[in-house]
Amino acid sequence: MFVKNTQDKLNNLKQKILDQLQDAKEKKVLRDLEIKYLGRKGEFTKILRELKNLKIEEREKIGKLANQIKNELQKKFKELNSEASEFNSSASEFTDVTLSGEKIEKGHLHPITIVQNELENLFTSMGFVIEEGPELESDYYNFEALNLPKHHPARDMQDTFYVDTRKETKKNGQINTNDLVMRTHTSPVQIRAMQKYGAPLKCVVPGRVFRCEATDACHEHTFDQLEGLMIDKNISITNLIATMKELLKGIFKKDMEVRVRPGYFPFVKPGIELDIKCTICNGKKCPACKNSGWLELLPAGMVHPNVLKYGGIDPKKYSGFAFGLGLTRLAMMKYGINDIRLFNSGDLRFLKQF
Ligand code: FA5
Repeated sequence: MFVKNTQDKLNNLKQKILDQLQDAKEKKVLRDLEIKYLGRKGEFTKILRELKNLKIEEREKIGKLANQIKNELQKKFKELNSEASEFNSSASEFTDVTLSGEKIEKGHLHPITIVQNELENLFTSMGFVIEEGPELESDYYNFEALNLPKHHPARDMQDTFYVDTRKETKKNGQINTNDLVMRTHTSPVQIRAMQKYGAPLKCVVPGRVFRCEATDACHEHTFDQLEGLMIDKNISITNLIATMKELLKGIFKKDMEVRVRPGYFPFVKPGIELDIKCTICNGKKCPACKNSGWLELLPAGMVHPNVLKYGGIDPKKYSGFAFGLGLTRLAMMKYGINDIRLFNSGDLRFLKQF
């Protein structure tokens, strides 16, 4: 008896819906009807909920009929929907599509991205390829393969955040721990690029780096660098200086006052540091240049033979230069920003100026 009742209820409801659909010509009306009858709280669903009171075989029978009716109705709704008009004929619900919409605020590039794009264009025009590397790097690539073995005192110059996985692996005959570090510089990509491309090679590597460091007007714990690497036969320091000059001219659109001094990095030999005269105080000394009048911007040098070997390149045949530009500091100097911490501050008053 209960089964018969439910079958009747379902068939009657189907007919009622089909009758109402005859007059439904607009999408909104169709949508409302679909929700009213087939929606989660709709009449059709209510009947289905009563099925739980039936015996299992009865439930199967009614369930089948219910699914069949539901599919038919959904198909009908779909058909009518594709023929129906968007607009309601009643004037009160008329939508004037010619009215201007709400203005969507347009975003723009971050100053670091602007400078990075400019540098990428400059270097690709000189035949360099753009390479990328992981920000979470192995201790091996970040230090060891750059001639900085474990316990080398020069590791102190770049303190970072370690992830200790306590596992040992063998690579190139050497035992390596699987320790991971947030990379302290973009230099590990030198090795990755040498292993990937071999020699000759010209690449630049923009990217974010991390150091465990107290912040001030010219130091951040998270900042950007751009690594440069050129390897070929007979590369000398003259090629390096010429490329650095081209880089600065491309960014500042004029010849910059620079000073070159010796610099120590275990992965280059010899090593140099190129500083530019602080553009914030014009060399008069300010917090942005640590009261020195100069800003350390471009450390560089000739790639150490051990590093070439780690990269799988024969140092007897090839030589190369490398530099590690402080991209964030370059952006500071280009735009006259006196505190490096503004870049990652998320302060829209600052960001909207670019
Ligand atoms: C390095 O990171 C070397 N890998 C660079 C290098 C590459 C040398 C290839 C030779 C050959 P250094 O620690 O000096 O070197 O950092 C490079 C540049 O990053 C600095 O000149 C500076 O401009 C920038 N820099 C360093 N530390 C910070 C910091 N805490 N905040 C902002 N910029 C920084």
